[in-house]
Amino acid sequence: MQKLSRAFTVLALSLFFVLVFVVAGFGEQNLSTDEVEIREYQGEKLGSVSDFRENSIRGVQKVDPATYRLVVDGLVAKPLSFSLEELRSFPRKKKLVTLFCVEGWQVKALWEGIPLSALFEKVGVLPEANTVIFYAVDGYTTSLPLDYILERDIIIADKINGITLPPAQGFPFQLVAESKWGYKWIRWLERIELSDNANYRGYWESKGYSNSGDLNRPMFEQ
Ligand SMILES: Nc1nc2c(c(=O)[nH]1)N[C@H]1C(S)=C(S)[C@@H](COP(=O)(O)O)O[C@H]1N2
Ligand SMILES: [Mo]
Repeated sequence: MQKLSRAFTVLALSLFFVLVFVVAGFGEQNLSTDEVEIREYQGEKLGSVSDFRENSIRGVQKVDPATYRLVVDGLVAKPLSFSLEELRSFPRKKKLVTLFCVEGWQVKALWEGIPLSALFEKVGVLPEANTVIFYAVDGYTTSLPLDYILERDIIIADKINGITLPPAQGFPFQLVAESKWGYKWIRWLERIELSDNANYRGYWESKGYSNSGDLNRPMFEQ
């Protein structure tokens, strides 16, 4: 009788764990399948996340959303860092922009995220700042003039074509550096530094690519 009840307990426990795994599995599947990429916006055909070529300096980075923080520091009144939860309450903006890589491919997409100006307001940019340096979790860096960012109302995107940025596209954030070459579009962004070093050169810029990164100018420094 005792043996029977022990066998029953073991069976019940196993069933319970199988159930837990099935439910957990479903949960995970839902995360990736219930978001559907839009392929057209205001009458314009969009590219797809599957059109991007993987060319990252250290491969695709996996960022843990639970521990992620976005740091904004440097020439600011009050350096701050933000969790993904905190970033959810920021203003949002959508932009239809094409990313051009110097390798010769391009993808037009609908980007959605937070204007950098909203982050800057929180930290209070000091008057000496003229440059913004961006740092990513893979050690990649790039920079842009502060004026360009404010004039164009540049955003950091956490969504592409209506879906959460996939890890390969830079989850949780990719800079949408419109009118600049792809190497300015830093992915897996984790730190934004306000600086007065207009000559700062990021990863590709220090290897000879133009520091302005302007699409309508030569891609190599003359
Ligand atoms: N952190 C990081 N960001 C990066 C890169 C990289 O290697 N690491 N490559 C850049 C280059 S050269 C291009 S063209 C774009 C490509 O972005 P995508 O994969 O979203 O198209 O990412 C840019 N951002
Ligand atoms: Mo690129």
